[in-house]
Amino acid sequence: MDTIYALSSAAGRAGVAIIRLSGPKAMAALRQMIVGAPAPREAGLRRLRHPGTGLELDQGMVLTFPAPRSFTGEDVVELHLHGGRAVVRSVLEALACCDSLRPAEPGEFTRRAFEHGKLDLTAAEGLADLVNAETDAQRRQALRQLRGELGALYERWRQQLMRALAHIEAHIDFPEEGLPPTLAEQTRAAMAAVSVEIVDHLQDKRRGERLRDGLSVAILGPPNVGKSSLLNALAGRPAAIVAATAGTTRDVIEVQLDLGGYPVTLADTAGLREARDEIESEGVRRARAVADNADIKILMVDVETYQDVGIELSTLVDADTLFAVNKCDLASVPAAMRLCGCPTFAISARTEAGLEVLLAALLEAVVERAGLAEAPALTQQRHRRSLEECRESLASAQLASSIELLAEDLRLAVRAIGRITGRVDVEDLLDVIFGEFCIGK
Ligand SMILES: Nc1nc2c(ncn2[C@@H]2O[C@H](COP(=O)(O)OP(=O)(O)OP(=O)(O)O)[C@@H](O)[C@H]2O)c(=O)[nH]1
Ligand SMILES: [Mg+2]
Repeated sequence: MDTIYALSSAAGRAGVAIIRLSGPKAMAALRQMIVGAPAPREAGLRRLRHPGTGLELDQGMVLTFPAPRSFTGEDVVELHLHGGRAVVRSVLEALACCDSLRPAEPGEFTRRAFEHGKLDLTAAEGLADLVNAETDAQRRQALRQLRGELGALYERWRQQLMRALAHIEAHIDFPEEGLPPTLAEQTRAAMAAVSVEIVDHLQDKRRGERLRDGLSVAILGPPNVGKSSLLNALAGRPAAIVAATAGTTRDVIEVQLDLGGYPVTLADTAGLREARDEIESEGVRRARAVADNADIKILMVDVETYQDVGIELSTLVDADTLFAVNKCDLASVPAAMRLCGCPTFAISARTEAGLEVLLAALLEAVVERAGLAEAPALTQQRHRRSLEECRESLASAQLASSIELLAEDLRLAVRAIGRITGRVDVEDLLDVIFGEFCIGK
C-alpha cells in the first residue's frame, strides 16, 4: 500500500494549514523531517526540515496516529503548519522527495478509511455531505449519516434477512426433509416485516434527497406582476432586472437562499403569456419546465387583477402551490383569502409588506418537505435504487415456487442492501463515490 499525502485544509492563504500523511511510510517520512516524533495523539511543536537539503521549512504542530487508531486505520501523521502558500508548497515539495510517498487522489483518505472498516459507505457519503453542507439542516442530516444512523438501519435489515436466509440454506442442504411449515411461515413473516419497513422508508417524498440537494422554489405568473422584484427582495440584492415593460425577464434567474437553515434555490421566470417573439417563447418554455420541476411554486398575481387567476396559472395549481398577490401598496385585498384553494398572501415586493408572513409560510412548506424526521432519511438516488431492488426481490421471494428459488431471491435482497453500506462487492461503485469527494482540494 502506498503512503499518500495531501493538504487537508482548504487551499489558499490561512492562519493554519494541515497536511496529512497516511500509510506505512508516514512515520519514516516524518522522521526525515523532524527530530523526535511526539508521543501518539499528542501535539508537539517541531521544526520541519527538507529531507534532502536540511533547510528549515516551517515550525508547527506535529501529531501522529499509529495504526489502527486513526482516521484511515493506517499510520497517520498530521502537520499543522502556518497557512501561507509558500509554506504549504515547500512542505508538499519536501514530501514528494521522501521515499514511496505520493499525492493522494481525491477521496483517497476516506476510501482507505472505508477499506479498513472505519466507516461504511453511507457514513463516507455523510462525511462528504458534511464537508459540503451549506446550511444548518444539511449539516445536521449529514452528521447523523456520518455517525452511522442510516447505515445502522440498513445493517439491521440486512441482518434480519441474513438470518432468514441462513435458516433456509440449512434446509436446502437436507432437501429430503423439505421446509418445515413453521420455518416457511417465519421466513415469510421476516421478509414481510423488512419489506414493510423498506416501503415505509421509501415513501418519504424524497425528503432526505431534497435536503441534501436543496429545494427548488419557482416564482411564476403573468408578465409585470413583480416576480423579479420579489426575487430581488428575498435575495437582498438586485439579481434580476426589474422594469415596467411586460416581458422583461426572458431567462430563468436563480439565487441560492438559506431559509431558516434549509437550502433553497429560488427561481425567477419569464412572465407566462402568448409570446411575442422567439426569445420570449423560449423564456416561457423554460418557465414551464421550471414549474414542472419545482418542489414549491409561488404563483404571483397583481392586486388589480387577482380575482381572475386565468387558465394559464390555474393549470399549474397543485398541492405545492402558494399564491402571492403583489402590489398591495396600490390597493387593498380581503384580510383572509384563498385563490384556487391555495394559501394566499398579500404582499408588496416594493415596500416589503407581507414578505415576512410569506417567508414563514414558505419555510413551513420547506420543513414539511425536507425537515429532519425522527428516523434517518435516505439521501441519495443510489440508496433508493438498491432498496427498490431489495423490495422487488423480497416480493418475488414471497411468490417463489421452490425453496431454492426463495433462497436465490433472498440472497439478491441481502446483496442489494449490502451494496448500500458497502458490505458486498461494490468495487464498481467506489470510483464513482470517492471520485466525487473533494475534501482538502
Ligand atoms: N407598486 C408596486 N410596484 C411594483 C411592485 N413590485 C413590482 N412593481 C413594479 O412592477 C413592474 C414590474 O416588476 P418586475 O419585478 O419586473 O415584474 P415581473 O413579474 O418580473 O415582470 P416580467 O419579467 O416582465 O414578467 C416594475 O415597474 C416594478 O417596479 C409592488 O409591490 N408595488
Ligand atoms: Mg421579471
